[in-house]
Amino acid sequence: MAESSICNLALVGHTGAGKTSLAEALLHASGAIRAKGSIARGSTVCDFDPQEKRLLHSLDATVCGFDADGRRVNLIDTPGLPDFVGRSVRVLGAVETAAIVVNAATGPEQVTHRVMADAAERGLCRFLIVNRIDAREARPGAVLDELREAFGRECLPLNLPADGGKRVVDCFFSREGPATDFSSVAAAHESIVDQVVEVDEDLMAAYLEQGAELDLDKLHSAFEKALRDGHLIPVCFVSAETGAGLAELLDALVRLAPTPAEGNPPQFMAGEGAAASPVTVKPDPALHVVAHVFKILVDPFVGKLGVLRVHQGTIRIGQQLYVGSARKAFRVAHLYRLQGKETREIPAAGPGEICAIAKVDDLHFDAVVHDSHDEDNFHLRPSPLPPAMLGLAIEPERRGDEQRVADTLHKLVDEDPCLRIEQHPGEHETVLYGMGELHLRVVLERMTERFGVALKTRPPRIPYRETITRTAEALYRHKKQTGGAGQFGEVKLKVEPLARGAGFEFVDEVFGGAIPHVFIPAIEKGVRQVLTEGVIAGFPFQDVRVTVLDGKHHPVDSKEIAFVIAGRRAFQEAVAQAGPVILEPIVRADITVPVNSQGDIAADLATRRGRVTGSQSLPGNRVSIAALAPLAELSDYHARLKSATGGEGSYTLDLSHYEAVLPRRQQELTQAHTPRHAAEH
Ligand SMILES: Nc1nc2c(ncn2[C@@H]2O[C@H](COP(=O)(O)OP(=O)(O)OP(=O)(O)O)[C@@H](O)[C@H]2O)c(=O)[nH]1
Ligand SMILES: [Mg+2]
Repeated sequence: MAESSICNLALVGHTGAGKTSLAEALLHASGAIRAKGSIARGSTVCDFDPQEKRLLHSLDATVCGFDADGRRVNLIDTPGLPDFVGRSVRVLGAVETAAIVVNAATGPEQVTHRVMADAAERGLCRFLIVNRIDAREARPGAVLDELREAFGRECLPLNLPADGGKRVVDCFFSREGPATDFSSVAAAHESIVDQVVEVDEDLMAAYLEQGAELDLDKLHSAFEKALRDGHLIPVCFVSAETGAGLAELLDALVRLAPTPAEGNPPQFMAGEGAAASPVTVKPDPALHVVAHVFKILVDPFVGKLGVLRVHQGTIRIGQQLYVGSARKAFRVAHLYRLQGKETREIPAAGPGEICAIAKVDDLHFDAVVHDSHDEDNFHLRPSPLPPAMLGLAIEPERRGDEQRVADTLHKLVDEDPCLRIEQHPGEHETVLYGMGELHLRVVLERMTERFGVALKTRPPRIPYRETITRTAEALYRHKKQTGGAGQFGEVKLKVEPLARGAGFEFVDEVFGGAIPHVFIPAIEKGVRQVLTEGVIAGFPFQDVRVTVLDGKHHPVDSKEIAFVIAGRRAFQEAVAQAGPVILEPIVRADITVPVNSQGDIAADLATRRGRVTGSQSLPGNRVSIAALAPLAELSDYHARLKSATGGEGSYTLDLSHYEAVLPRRQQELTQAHTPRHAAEH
């Protein structure tokens, strides 16, 4: 189908607003599906995943579509749970239009605000869809006021509920109409036409002359401009449940939602980092192919499926394409159009199309696929994704599963840009970070159900460290005589504290061959063993200089192992006299919250040995607070911030420096430690 007839819509908005139900209702109303499925029965096109059916929520973006009145409408249903907002935000680069679905009972909610802002930032055309107008608690008139209050007077109704939400009356295509539940059709019509003509001076002049007689067809291009400029955000009322307003919504989308050429152009950049500059791609089927992967699906049976939006050119079966700057091309063996979980082979996909390519290993989220090296360094400007901050240390339940777990995690991180894995070698642990408890639970369940790997989890350890506070010396003689050859090595060394963050230094000042050179590395080896296992509480040692001062050897009994042991013991004894302390990580926290929680957040930090170091106001009545606090005091911060802000807060942490723990804590940690005795000969 020609690109001039395509319309790409992302259904976004807070959980429970009815996005999946609305996709189902639109597919049904347009004749794309014969029976209308339901969330409760788990029979919708978009929530096909067993986990989605069990939880009664969408967990990932799903593509479906229908044809109506000569137009191809591609819908991307997205999850509205706050933990999954990253999976919603990332599809915005694939569409011209964001259809923000709002619950007629609750009005705008947390995710509504987030996606409205993200869609505006991307320059998308926005439609607000107030759904569930049939519900007993629905209050569509009040919700319209709240939307205008939150998002501006550009939010104007295209239609209005009537008969208490039993039906909907158009107020854009018709100038007059029957009584509605609030406002008159004539007044609503005039408001929206007034708003549209403001973007076009000639039209404005004609309108002032002809008044209400202006031909609506003449308004089309001004309407599209108003949408593109964010000067108009049409509001539609609907019930996915009863079908009230569905025909009107379908009609409005088909007649008014922009084609790829009518929307703002996608924000492609050429080059890396700061040197990148904007480039134009056009929805022209004859130009080079430029397509962007906005979703990766990994299925243990089907393999990897990359879902892409074609922005320029035409992808054809058999064609050679490149992924990013790869030299080697891959051949398009199969090209699919998606309808939920169903795939249908298509011969080609032109600009504006959303399609899928299977079994290409190099495809990854955010990859740009193209057919000429001219576009090697093209990227789509990324949407900032919320940071994943809730960590769980994981290990396989079965020994020997380590490699499988690593491979599966790698696949899941490929699918989900809001998932992050960190290796903490000092703590011997792998930590999986996600957006919240539900996110991590869903990911862990998926690992077990889809990939058959079971994991044990626990909170991540605090990366404590050990160091010393003063200089000390020690001498250790290792001597062993058991029957045959003996062992002999004597080491005298000095330990000195170094500046925080300096790490470890090893100096050889042995004079006159008291210890032969060949044995110096053995001493260092002994010292390094202690560095990793700690001295007083089992934490890695840092910020120390070890100087070997003197020693003795024996011409027959001195061998490597003797000096490893002597080095070890001498170091341990010197540390014991050098005022050893345990260090704890102090992190910089960057906390973003609504302005009215600022005081609570600062007070809470103060009770956790933290302090605010600065703050900055942000648009939308939000504030970013910079603070320093011990990491150990923030292990439950995710949950605390959520309850203090009603889920409106977010934060990032990064290591600032290490400081000595309080003496009481040092005592607890030291007592809890059972020293590991290395085997000695
Ligand atoms: N009364 C009424 N209920 C609706 C309507 N639309 C959806 N629902 C119900 O609301 C619940 C949530 O609907 P969904 O379609 O799953 O909502 P969603 O926005 O996709 O939610 P997430 O996938 O969690 O983001 C389901 O029980 C639906 O049956 C409606 O128009 N009227
Ligand atoms: Mg849903």
